Formats: sequence, structure tokens, C-alpha cells
Amino acid sequence: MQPHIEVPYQQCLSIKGQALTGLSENQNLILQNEELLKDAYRWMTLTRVYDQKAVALQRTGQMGTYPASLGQEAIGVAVGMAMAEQDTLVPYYRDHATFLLRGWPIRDLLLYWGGDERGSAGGPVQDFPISVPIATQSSHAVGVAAAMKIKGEANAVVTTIGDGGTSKGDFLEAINVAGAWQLPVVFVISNNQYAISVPRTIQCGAKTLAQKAVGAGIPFLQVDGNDFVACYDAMQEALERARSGKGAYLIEAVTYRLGDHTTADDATRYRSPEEVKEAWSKEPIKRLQTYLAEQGWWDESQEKAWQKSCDQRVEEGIAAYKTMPPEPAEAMFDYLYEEFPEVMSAQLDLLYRKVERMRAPDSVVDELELDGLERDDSANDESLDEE
Ligand SMILES: Cc1ncc(C[n+]2csc(CCOP(=O)(O)OP(=O)(O)O)c2C)c(N)n1
Repeated sequence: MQPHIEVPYQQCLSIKGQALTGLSENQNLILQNEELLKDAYRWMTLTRVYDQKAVALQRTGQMGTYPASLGQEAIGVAVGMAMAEQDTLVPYYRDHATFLLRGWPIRDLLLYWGGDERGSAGGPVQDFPISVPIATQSSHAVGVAAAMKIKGEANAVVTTIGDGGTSKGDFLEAINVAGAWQLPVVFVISNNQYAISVPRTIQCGAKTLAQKAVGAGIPFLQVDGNDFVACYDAMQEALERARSGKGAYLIEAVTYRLGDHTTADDATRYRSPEEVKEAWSKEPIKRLQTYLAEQGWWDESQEKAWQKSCDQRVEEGIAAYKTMPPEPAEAMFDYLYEEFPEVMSAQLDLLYRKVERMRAPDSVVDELELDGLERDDSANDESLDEE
């Protein structure tokens, strides 16, 4: 039998988009804030349009493997809206909404997923690049938070992770250190119910993932991850604690991945249509839209105009991505080291020679293969899943 652990669960909007009763002062303030909620809705819908078009780019061979955030837009937007610019984001790979809010140009996001290192330069300079290795970002976040504490900065670090990632030692070590040293770091678990095809219930024997914080001595909370209001309120409280020197916080946002794990996955092989249909009834965008419409803050014509502008904005980003001249092949070496280690010189030489050979007029390598070298994503298909 499991010991009883009280895990607070926070929800402010019903799945039908109605405000619940008994809410805190801050939650009610959020619910009354027309501009804030419209902004959140706009970011969520922009993210969804971006996601759809990114998947289409991959499907048409114009980009590498891509992990959509369909259904998880509320927590991503709440994280991005609650963070201050000078805070540090140490993300994982499904944080598209947060990246957009942190100022990443759409072109750069696409470049990243197209295998171009220049894509990682978006967002504030102190933010970390996307982490494809699972959970390594948790320890990086703790390192940044320790540095902040030593320097006496009143900023915070936010780091995100999936449910499966919380089974890794890196995550558990990171929350332990964050608790022991009372570091200004907020851990956000996007519990979308699956780690590729592995359901949450067989990843971990604990009833909730939030309770992992108990052993680390960190306060914790479970929120309805499809409820923007609940997520935003939780993030505000966690960030406030971190910035005022009270230490770390852990939020488990309970959500659902409505799409495939990545474009290399087929979720119909391990999920029933009934389960997915049920999950759609709880999705975050419709929920907030209903609330806004019932307040008289959003209508059909606003929706149409906004969808059109999202479309335009994403198409502009796609055009910029497609017209970006490719990086030289050797660029892959440029981003790894501050000072190039001598021991890598032989590999770099080999690469130069290969590129020269391929460019030679009498090369046996045909045009197609040369194009492939300049923006080759096919070889990386599934790398996200197989690492
Ligand atoms: C260290 C490491 N091991 C394995 C993988 C392969 N892999 C990619 S995604 C994934 C599942 C992650 O699931 P979860 O943490 O729940 O995040 P989600 O993708 O569901 O958002 C795995 C095992 C990896 N990228 N890195």
C-alpha cells in the first residue's frame, strides 16, 4: 500500500469553459483580466497553427522529425507569459508555445527542426537551446539556478520536462539538489500521459508525478494542464517564490498529447480512438475560447481575423526558412566548442575532403545527394526517438 500523500490539484475553468467557484483572489483576478486572457488565447492558437504547418513541412520532406505540441498549448503559454524576460528557460523539445513567447522567430524554430544549428540562436541570450536528450536539461537548470543564487540575482530558472523524463536519474538528482540548496528553479512537468508509446501508469508506480518533489523537500502542485488560468496562477506563485529566495517549486501539468509523439510515430498503434476523443473534449483552446465568448470578449469575426493573421505570420516564417542559404557542412563543428580541440582536426579534414569530392564536376555523387548534404534531414528521421 502506498503512503498517503496529499497532492493539491488546481483547476479554475471547467472543461466546458466555465469559471469554477471557491477560487483564490489571484485566480479571480486572472479570470477578470480580459487582455491577459485574450493574449493567452492568441498565443495558443498561433502555436497550433505553427504546429500544423511544421508537421506539413516534415510530411512534404522539407523539414526533419518534429514533435508537435497539439493539446499542450495552455501550459506552454502559461510558462511563457509568467516568465520575465530576464529569467532563464531551460527547455525540452515540445515547448513551441514558450519559444514563441520568448521571442524565437518562426524561421529559427523551423531551422532548428530542419537540422540547422543557426535555429538555436532564437530567444533571450541566457535561455538554453532545445534539449533532445531526455532530462539532461534538469541538471543544467539547477546549475544555472545555483549560479544565480551565488550571484544574488533575483531571477528564476524554469525548466520543463515530459512525464517519461521524470523517471531519469538526471531529473531526480536535479530536484534533490534544488531542494537541498533552495535554488530559484521551477520544474514544470508536462504530463501528456505517454512517453512515446509507454503510458504514464507503467512509467512510474507513484500516484502522481508531483509527489516526487516530496523526497526532495520541494513544494509541489498538480494543475489541470489544459486550463490556462490554473497553469498561469501556478506559474506566478512558483516564480514569485523562486525570485524572493524561498527556493524551488515543482508543477505537474496534467495534459494530453493529442497528436503523435513525433512525425516518426503513429499513435493509433497504442491508443484507442475513444481515448483520444475523450481527450479532445478537454482540450485547452476551445475551453478558453468558450470562456472568452461567454464574457463577450471574443466573437466569430475576431476569430476569423486572428486565424488569418496567424496563417500569414507562420507562412512568412516558412518563407524565411526556405530562402535561408544553407549552412556549410562544417558548421556542425562550430557550435560544439568555444575552442576547437586539436583532436577533432582529423574529422574536420575528412569532412572538408568529402565536401570537395562531392562538389567536383566529375563527382560520382549525383545532384540529389549533394542537395541532401546541404540540408539533409532524412538521415535524422527518428533521431529524437532513438537517441
Ligand atoms: C537520454 C535519452 N534517452 C532516450 C531518448 C529517446 N526518447 C525521445 S522522446 C522519449 C520519450 C519522452 O517522453 P516524455 O518525457 O514523456 O516526453 P514527451 O515526448 O511525451 O513530451 C524518448 C525515450 C532520448 N531522446 N534521450
